[in-house]
Amino acid sequence: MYKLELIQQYRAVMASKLDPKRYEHTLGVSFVAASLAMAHGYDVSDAQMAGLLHDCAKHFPENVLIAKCQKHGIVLNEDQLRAPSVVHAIYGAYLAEHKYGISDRDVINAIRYHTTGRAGMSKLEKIVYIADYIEPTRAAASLLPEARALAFKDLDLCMYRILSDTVEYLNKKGVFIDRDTLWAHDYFKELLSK
Ligand code: DGI
Ligand code: FE
Ligand code: FE
Repeated sequence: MYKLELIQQYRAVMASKLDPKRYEHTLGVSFVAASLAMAHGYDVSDAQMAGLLHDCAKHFPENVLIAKCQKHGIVLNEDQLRAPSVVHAIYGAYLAEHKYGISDRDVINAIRYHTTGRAGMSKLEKIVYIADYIEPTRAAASLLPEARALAFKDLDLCMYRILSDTVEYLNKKGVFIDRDTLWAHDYFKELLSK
């Protein structure tokens, strides 16, 4: 449970750090996460806060993020070094805990896994991952209309659809895919086959 005053305070902090487009995306994720929490029975303010802070480290260049992780003793595995676009989620979770004073593990983990997902994701982790993909300013993916409808009906099926699409997209791009992304994909595939 987070007070409106703290949410408003961190909104102002994000507005000062992120560029206008990223801030608009951040607000979108925060409100869509709140809506998904309403639809699926989760604390609305926790979802709002996780969405608000999910990209709080996105303004740092990748080399700076890697250096900051080293400085704070955050060990990055070889996948994360080969796919550095996932590092803003790792350092963002650190900032949420140590700079913004978030103590709720589920909120911290929702930020930590918002880019890759992971096997055995919690409800809040799924909510933030999906909100990041479907918020109003997102436009490119052909899966979007389907994902937006599915998000309010079935979180697991929605996760699987987004992850399948993402793995295919990353494969086509020829970039390295993090093990958490692959494990998340396989986890939801297995879950839905039951
Ligand atoms: O931070 P956002 O732009 O809102 O979105 P995001 O955090 O979901 O993703 C950031 C980028 O990371 C996006 O371009 C997709 C990419 N990404 C996600 N999983 C992987 C990945 N890139 C690589 N190379 N490997 C992954 O497993
Ligand atoms: Fe992100
Ligand atoms: Fe994002």
